Amino acid sequence: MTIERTLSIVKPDAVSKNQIGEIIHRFERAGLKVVAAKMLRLSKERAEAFYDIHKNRPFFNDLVNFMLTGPVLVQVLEGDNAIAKNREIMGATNPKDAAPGTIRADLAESIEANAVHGSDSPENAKVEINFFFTPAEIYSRA
Ligand code: IDP
Ligand code: MG
Repeated sequence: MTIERTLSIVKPDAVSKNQIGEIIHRFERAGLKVVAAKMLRLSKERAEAFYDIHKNRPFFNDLVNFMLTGPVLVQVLEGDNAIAKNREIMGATNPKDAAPGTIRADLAESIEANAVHGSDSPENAKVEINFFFTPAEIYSRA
């Protein structure tokens, strides 16, 4: 067992379609626990900082603007192998490539408006969790 924590974001498209519960239910069914959560609206500066690793990609400006279109739900998921497990439940970035039964295959509209974000490595999970949460806001249930 490797208990990990990962950052998950329910993106503006899924929030606006009232799919928060549907998405969290999938994480919980897979054994992941929500140990921190809040809803917020990103500022342009915060969205640019969060996606800094993509700043040279052609889709950067569109991605930042999309993340500003409405509130998001940010959460920390905890559980065995949480980083890879979350990515598996999310599915591939482009919903057209996502495996059947994944969040993105079932709920996402496009490669940009793709319902969820999930950390892709232990290093990034740590940075991304610290970006949104203080240690006192995380309620470990490991
Ligand atoms: P990931 O979310 O599956 O980890 P990344 O490659 O890290 O995918 O890209 C971050 C986000 O940028 C994606 O979730 C998606 O919203 C957006 N994105 C990625 N590739 C494209 C693209 O080719 N066109 C438009 N948006 C994209
Ligand atoms: Mg990514």
